[in-house]
Amino acid sequence: MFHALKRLPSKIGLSRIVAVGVLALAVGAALPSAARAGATLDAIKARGVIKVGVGTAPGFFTPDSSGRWQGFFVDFGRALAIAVFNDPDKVQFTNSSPQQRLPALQSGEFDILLSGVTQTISRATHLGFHFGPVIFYDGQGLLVAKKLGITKGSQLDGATVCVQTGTTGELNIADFFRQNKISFKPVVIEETSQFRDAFATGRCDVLTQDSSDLAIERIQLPKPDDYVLLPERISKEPLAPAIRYGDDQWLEIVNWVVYATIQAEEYGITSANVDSFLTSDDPGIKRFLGVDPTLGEAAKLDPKFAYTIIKTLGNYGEIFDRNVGPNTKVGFERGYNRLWTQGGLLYSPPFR
Ligand SMILES: N[C@@H](CCC(=O)N[C@@H](CS)C(=O)NCC(=O)O)C(=O)O
Repeated sequence: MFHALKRLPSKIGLSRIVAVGVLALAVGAALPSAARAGATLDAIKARGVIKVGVGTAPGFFTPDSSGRWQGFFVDFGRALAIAVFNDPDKVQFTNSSPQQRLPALQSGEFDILLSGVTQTISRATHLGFHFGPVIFYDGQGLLVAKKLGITKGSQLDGATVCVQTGTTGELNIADFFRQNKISFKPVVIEETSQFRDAFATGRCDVLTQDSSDLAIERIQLPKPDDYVLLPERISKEPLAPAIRYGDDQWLEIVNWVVYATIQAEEYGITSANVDSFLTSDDPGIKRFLGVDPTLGEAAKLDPKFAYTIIKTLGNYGEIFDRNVGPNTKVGFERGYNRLWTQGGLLYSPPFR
């Protein structure tokens, strides 16, 4: 068995490997400036801080009164800083608009976007980005004034719709009206600061965006009760961390940092009880928390990275609840963002 694995490739095998290599090079050349594996982590370590592009929305990403960024997506940036530097503050958050953020990531201005970016095939293959695990399952919604008496999107024939430039919302809304064989007039807005205002001042009948974002926009309108977020979702918006194409090492760090928060919730490990798990006899928990250091060493991370993330920020459920959960101003239910064991879509591959 071992002997067979070490055998030199046969002539046919060799030419096939060469062909695959040539194909890989051709595909690589066709993709926009792929990063070398390891380049991102090297740059981060040399600089001493992770640079993260974020949006602005209370609960998701917002600076507090002292200028310190808070929020659901922000906490994943802090988790990365713990994994790389053992310090949740070695991360710098910068707001970037939906139109500018992907080019800014591509040009190296950011190491990662944690800004509600939807994972799509064209962003992955045409634009050249990798996506980490989905951290928030969302869908595009429609926000309308109650006085219109609308209950579903198909009643919106002829409506004026505000949509933000550079978002998946532009194509989704066009597809939605075409599918329903009705017409609409898009009002395309680039500046995030003008998005809600355009709707509030009557420039459009409908505001469309990721429904989580619309729920947050609604409570910031002068009279939130005058508006309703329609229950239907016109698209799938799996929001995931985005990084430059080609840096597999950085991708794996992002992947396993996110999975650590999910795995902790699967184990029932929280910021409050994590220390009691350090003496667990379960070999899986020993590996996960770094009591057995093999996994962290292999990943070139502090073997206790998962422990420190959970101790400092909590598991996925705690991060969700603290920032956007039912008891916050934003008040989201977990919905699809529950664990797979509770009817949701969150699932961590094994830490082994
Ligand atoms: N998920 C969509 C929309 C992303 C989006 O625009 N998200 C909101 C926040 S959740 C945003 O970034 N707004 C602009 C900002 O905050 O600066 C996409 O990937 O195109």
